[in-house]
Amino acid sequence: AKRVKGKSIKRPFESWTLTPENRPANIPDDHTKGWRVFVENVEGGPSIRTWLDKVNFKLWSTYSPAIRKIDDEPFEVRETGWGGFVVVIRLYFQPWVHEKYQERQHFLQLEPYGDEEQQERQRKKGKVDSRIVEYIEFNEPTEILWEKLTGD
Ligand code: SLL
Repeated sequence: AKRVKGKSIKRPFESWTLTPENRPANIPDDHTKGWRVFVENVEGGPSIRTWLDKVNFKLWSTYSPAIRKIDDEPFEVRETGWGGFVVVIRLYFQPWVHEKYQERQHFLQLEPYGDEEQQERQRKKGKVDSRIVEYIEFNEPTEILWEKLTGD
């Protein structure tokens, strides 16, 4: 049977310290950080849209709405907040993939962490960037998916 090797995605997050210069208007006073969480293709290969249909990001429950449904590129959420919490990322595949959704999780650590020295370095930098590469494997893919992935 036909098999396609794992396709990979990035499941990353970035955050930055809000300053008087970059602070959006009308956000709660206790929000100290800006952040962005996103899913994108790794370098090369066919478009992520070949197999990825939409992405739901489930945020900390007090965000409104707590579930952000993104149905086209860029698959990302930009927000502000504080503290740290898990974002649950649900990946829905294109209909021709014939696969149930898959979930991945990412912990957004918005405040400095580690020992004092590490925290000091993080404060100075004012920016956190965390990118994790995940693999999605399509075992015995449908013919149509195979064609889209390989261009054959
Ligand atoms: C912590 N357990 O203490 C976590 C809670 C909650 C973060 C973090 C704002 C959400 C909103 C926000 O960032 N909450 O605006 O609804 O670290």
